[in-house]
This record gives sequence, C-alpha cells and structure tokens, in this order.
Amino acid sequence: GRRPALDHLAEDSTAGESQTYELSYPPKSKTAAAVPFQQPSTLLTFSYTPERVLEFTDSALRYYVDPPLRAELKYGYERWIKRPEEKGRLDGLLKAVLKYRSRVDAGGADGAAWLRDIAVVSWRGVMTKILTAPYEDRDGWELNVMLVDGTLYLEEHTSNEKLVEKEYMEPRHRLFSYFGYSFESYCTSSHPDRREVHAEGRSHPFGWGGDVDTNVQWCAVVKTKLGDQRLVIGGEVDCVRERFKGSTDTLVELKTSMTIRGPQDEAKFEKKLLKFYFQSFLLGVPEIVVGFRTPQGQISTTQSFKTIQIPRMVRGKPHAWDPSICLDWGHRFLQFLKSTLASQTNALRERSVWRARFSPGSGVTLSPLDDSGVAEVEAGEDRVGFLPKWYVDELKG
Ligand code: 0WD
Ligand code: CA
Repeated sequence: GRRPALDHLAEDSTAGESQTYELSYPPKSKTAAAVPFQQPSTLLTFSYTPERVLEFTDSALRYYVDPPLRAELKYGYERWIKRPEEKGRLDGLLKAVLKYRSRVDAGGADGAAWLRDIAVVSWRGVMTKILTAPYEDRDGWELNVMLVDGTLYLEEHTSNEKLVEKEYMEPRHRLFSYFGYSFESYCTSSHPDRREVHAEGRSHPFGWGGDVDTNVQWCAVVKTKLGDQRLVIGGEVDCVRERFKGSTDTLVELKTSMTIRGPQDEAKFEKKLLKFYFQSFLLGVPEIVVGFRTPQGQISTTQSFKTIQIPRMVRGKPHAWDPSICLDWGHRFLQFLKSTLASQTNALRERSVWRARFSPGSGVTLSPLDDSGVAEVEAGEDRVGFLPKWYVDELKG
C-alpha cells in the first residue's frame, strides 16, 4: 500500500521484493536552488530510413522553409505512412553511444574520459517528462530503470495494454497528431534554401514538402550536464535553419497549437510552453516555430520563439512556471534513483530492473521488478533487463 510521501528517501520496512522507496512530490511553491545546466553539444546524429533502418547519415535531415499562407493541415492524411506504436526502447540511442565510443577509440573524437563517467542515458522525451513533473497535474508516467557500471538507463514503460490503446487512437486525436506532421511537411525541404520540387503525377498544394512517413526521423545525440551529472540524451530534431555542421545553433523545433482567442486559451498555451521549452532546451534547440491553427486545421499564423526567452515570457502570468524548480527536481530525482540502486546488495543490483512511478499529486515511488516483471520487460528478446544484449556485451567486453 501507499504511504504519505516523505521529505527524503525512505526505505519501506517490509523486506524482499515488495520494498518501495519514495521521493516526495516535487515542490513548486518554494524557490529552488539553481542547478546549472550545461549547454548541450552534439556527439553525433543519425537517421531512420523509410524502412525504419538506423543509419549514421543525415539522410533524414530537413531544412526550414516558411510555410505557405493558410496551409491546410489535413492534406495528405489518407496517405500518412504511420509508424506502428512501439515500446520506448533505447536501442537506437545505445547503438549511437557505441558508435561514438568507437569513434573516440579510433581517435576521431575526443572525450574518452568523459565517456567513462556518464550518469544517465535516455531519450529526450523521457527527460522532458521527468523535468516537467513538478507542474504536471494530469498524466502520470512509469519508467524502467537500470544502473550498469554507474550509469543509469531510463526507458519509458509502456504496458502492452497501453500500447494497444495508443495504436487504436481515437480518429479525432489521430487527425490532430497528423496536423503536427503535416505542418512539418509544409515547413521543411530536403534541400537547403528551396522548396521541395515534386515529381509529376499528383499535384500537391503549394509548399507541400512531401507526404508524411513517420518512420523517417533525424535524431541528434547530445552530451550535457545537470549539476554534477553528465547526461547523454537523444532526440528527434525537426529541421535546421542552415547547413548542419554539428552545432546545435541551427536546430529548429516545429509545433502546432490552436489559435489563441482569449485569456483561457492563452493560459493553456503558457502551460504548454513549459513542455515546449524543456523539450527543446534539453537538446540545445534554440528556436521553436509554432503554427497556430484553426480547429479544422488551417494555419492562421506562425510565430518563432527563442527557447531561452520562453521562461521570461511566462513569468508573472496566471500559469507561470519556474524552470529552476524543474532543474532542481530533476537533479534530485536522478540522485534518488542512483543512490537507491547503488546502495543495493548484489542480488538486487545485477541485471535487475526497477520501476519508477510518478503520480501527479502524490510523488514518485521506486521498486525492483519481480521475475515476471523483468520477463515482461525482456519481452522474450535477447536482452539483459531492457537493454539489448549486444550493448551490455560491448560494455563488459
Ligand atoms: O519515450 C519516448 N520519448 C519515446 C521515444 C517513446 C517511443 C519512441 N521514441 C522514439 C521517438 O520516436 C524517436 O525515434 O525515440 C526517439 C526520440 O524521441 P524523443 O525526441 O525523445 O521524443 P519526444 O521528445 O517525446 O518527441 C519528439 C518528436 C515528436 O514531436 P512533437 O513535436 O510532437 O513533440 O518525436 C515524434 C514526434 O514528432 N514522436 C513520435 N512519432 C511517432 N510515434 C512518437 C511516436 N510514438 N513519439 C514521438
Ligand atoms: Ca515537432
């Protein structure tokens, strides 16, 4: 059963598999100590092809172009090639980490010492959820957590039921999520500084960047530091402003949002800005272009936001949030995971998987999975917990 959250980590009195550790709900009323966050720098980039094959190229990289006026986002919906929902596996990111290691070993990149002391490896989406938890009052989340050679690995836990639920998204919801990808198509081109030129056969609306295939993604892997914790974070990047030479300066995030028609809409948007902010901030993406749309999916205006200026914009507003609260919470949360897992006796530490659960309004619990829980995570695949065996072999080898 649940107990009230404590102010510091506490060990459950019951022994064995049922032990649960808790971290109190992130405070948002107090001011937080400023935990510094280092400007992220790119380790490498990679692409997923239409066949969903990961390659270490920039084949999926897109360039920003201004979208046409009043773009219709529902265009092409029937032709959307939708990637099936999948568990939030770290495989692609881990492949990239090994690739970077091999470049370091070959002398082609520096940072051998740095690589030996990584606190956390995860997707940017996971880190966004963690950091924005102090202001999350609706959606809970669950993570699978492992500590291997002093590094925490975090993946989002998606139960099989949840996966099925996501796959059979409500038609309306599905359309709204398509609007986002459609906007990306209108805003990007595979050639720098020019619009997509389409082959004969089908006449597309002006400025259409090509039909949507969500298998295709361009991802960046960055290194950064939260306080004393070195983080390796991977995430999808929508496009770049200028030719990409490795710097995050040119990265652009694209978003759609409902047109703001009153104070209520405005407050809602300011709340959303918290997620936009951290999602981009974590990868060092300096610019967010928002397409404001009608309920039917027509773009009315676009607005570019400088990521670092967003916190200032919301200060003093009804739905104000303070990023330092999030950074302080994130730092403490990661510390909590690491110290709890590191203090375990061997039996629980080796190949064991932990589950962290965040419930809005109550806090975080952390407990080891039992054998059937680990089996579910391994999904009958060649894994050590949720990590692919090839990765763990390489680490230990
Ligand atoms: O836990 C996660 N964040 C997951 C990530 C769960 C499942 C898969 N992934 C994959 C992503 O698809 C991507 O390959 O990991 C990689 C990196 O993801 P991320 O950058 O950490 O993901 P996030 O920041 O949550 O989302 C970035 C973009 C989204 O853009 P918007 O503007 O809507 O936030 O990735 C796309 C989406 O365009 N995206 C997805 N596309 C298709 N299916 C999905 C999905 N389930 N999740 C994110
Ligand atoms: Ca986006």
